[in-house]
Amino acid sequence: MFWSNIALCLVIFNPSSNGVVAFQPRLGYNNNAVRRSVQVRSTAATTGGTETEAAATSFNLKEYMADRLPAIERALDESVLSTMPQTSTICESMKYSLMAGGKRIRPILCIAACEMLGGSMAEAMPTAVALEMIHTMSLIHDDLPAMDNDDLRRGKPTNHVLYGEDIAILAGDALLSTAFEHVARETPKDIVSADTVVELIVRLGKCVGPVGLAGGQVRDLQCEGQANVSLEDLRWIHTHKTAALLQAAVACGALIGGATPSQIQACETFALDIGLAFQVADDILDVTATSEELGKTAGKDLSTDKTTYPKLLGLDQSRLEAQRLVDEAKAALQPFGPRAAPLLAIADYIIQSKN
Ligand code: GRG
Repeated sequence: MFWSNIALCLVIFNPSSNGVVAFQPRLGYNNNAVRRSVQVRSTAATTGGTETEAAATSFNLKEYMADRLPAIERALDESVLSTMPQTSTICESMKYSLMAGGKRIRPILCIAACEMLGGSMAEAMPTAVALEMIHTMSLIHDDLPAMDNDDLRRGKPTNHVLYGEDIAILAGDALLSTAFEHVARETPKDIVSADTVVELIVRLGKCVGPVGLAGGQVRDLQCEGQANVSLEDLRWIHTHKTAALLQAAVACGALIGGATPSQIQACETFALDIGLAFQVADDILDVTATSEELGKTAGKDLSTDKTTYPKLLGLDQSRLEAQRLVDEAKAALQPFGPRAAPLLAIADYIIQSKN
């Protein structure tokens, strides 16, 4: 079962880290601000392999997540507030899905990337919240009768089942627009420059549009029931429908942390690969897990005649493909050394827990 809830996530990880590698973040970057020093817990350079691999292998992801998830949950909870009686229904509907117990992978990726570059969780939090709002919007819309028509999400009734289609559509729209408002309003202006905030908004906007979630979803719908969907088609769909938001999460986090263009590129390569691995693993789970384990309807891909990785490659080959993508992703972060440990551990976990 893949990160079905935070509690499960916290018990699965093997608490093995004991070393602490401290590093000083670069000062100034693009933001001319003094950054706090950041500690990455790892046991880098233990036995064999590269320093990066050693750090990832022994990294305590359970502890890393436990340190950050409460702040993420709090920030999400505070991000939607009804300020007048007229907004109580829309805010309740937005909050219902936002707080319905997702794994918070996108916020964590954003924060981990920011910290890898020497930034802090506080700087990245408004973007982390926005990413989860965008993701939640896409889930609400994906579940609608006009799309995947699902009545179960994160183990709970979908938004439209509870609030009706009209409100669900509007809750998604409101989450999407609030995401952009939140980044612009809440990103600490004394630390993150206005130019960086504009760049964050550009990246977030791009990953939702025609070369992001919406475009990927359209191609997915067009390919449903088609006989000749190729591996290349499938890759395009998932690169846009799933990986683009993960790409934005990691790239935005790195950008806030003060990454150079080549560092951002390395982060994007990493994120696109784990985004695809994530989807391959998701396809595998759709045929191997139960609805209870998934928190959503299992076997949906078969019943809607979707082309999936298991359908094109078979289960064993799909598992190998997921591992190949994760290996490729991890290689992209070699230049960051032990500081990449949290991101590498997340990459591993994405497929370990699904296989
Ligand atoms: C309305 C502009 C606009 C875009 C939406 C509906 C849609 C277009 C896109 C669908 C995107 C989608 C649902 C992709 C699937 C991604 C995926 C694997 C989701 C599951 O993510 P997890 O496992 O879920 O992180 P939790 O519940 O843990 O957050």
